[in-house]
Amino acid sequence: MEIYILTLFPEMVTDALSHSIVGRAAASGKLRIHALNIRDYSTDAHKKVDDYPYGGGAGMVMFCQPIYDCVNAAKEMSGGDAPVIYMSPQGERFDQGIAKELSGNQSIILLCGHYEGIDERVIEEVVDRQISIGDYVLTGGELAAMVVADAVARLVPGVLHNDQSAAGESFENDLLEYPQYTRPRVWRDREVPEILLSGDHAKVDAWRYEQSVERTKRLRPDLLREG
Ligand code: 4GY
Repeated sequence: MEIYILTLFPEMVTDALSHSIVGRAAASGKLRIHALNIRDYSTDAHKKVDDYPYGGGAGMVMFCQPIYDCVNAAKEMSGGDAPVIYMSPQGERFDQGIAKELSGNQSIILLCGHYEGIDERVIEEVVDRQISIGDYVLTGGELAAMVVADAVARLVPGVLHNDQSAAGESFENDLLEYPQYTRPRVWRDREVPEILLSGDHAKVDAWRYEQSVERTKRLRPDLLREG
């Protein structure tokens, strides 16, 4: 899979990824992450990318031309039909279902805005979908794009060491994960639940499922009522 991240701060993306498991997976070849600098596509003599907002008001707005040309460059590099996703608080809320859906694409293009945002007309012209990682405002779309890239990348076969890891985890079945324990067996008088030491895999599975259901009811009852 290929993930294109279009940004004014490509080093923010490449630096963060170089320290992550997703970055290591990128090195393994199952995944390629391309950080394109929108400024490189500005035809302005001074490589300007932003201008004052029509109608007045604080801050600057990213203008259409560099974004349009950068998106088209990414589309060409990707071979054509990659969805263009704008990271915005106005988008649909990102969740595991959307991550799974996006992981089915050969390529995706994540567009990151800055300042007061981007000219509405280039959104209308090139953006297929707007995604929000939550109801708060960031200074730019990069952190949101990295959240999406990380959640999507780990679903690509071969990116996680263990293909089971993505199947049994939180949200896969609309349940939170069961608690995990490792050595020592007793720590500060707290014992590992006896059943996990029993070696009876059927009993362990049943206990873990009960724990998942109990946790979900207590911490995220909304998950049990959905779809
Ligand atoms: N929340 N989810 C988010 C965000 C920053 C100004 C438009 C979010 O996805 N993106 O807060 N993005 C803003 C910054 C331009 C995007």
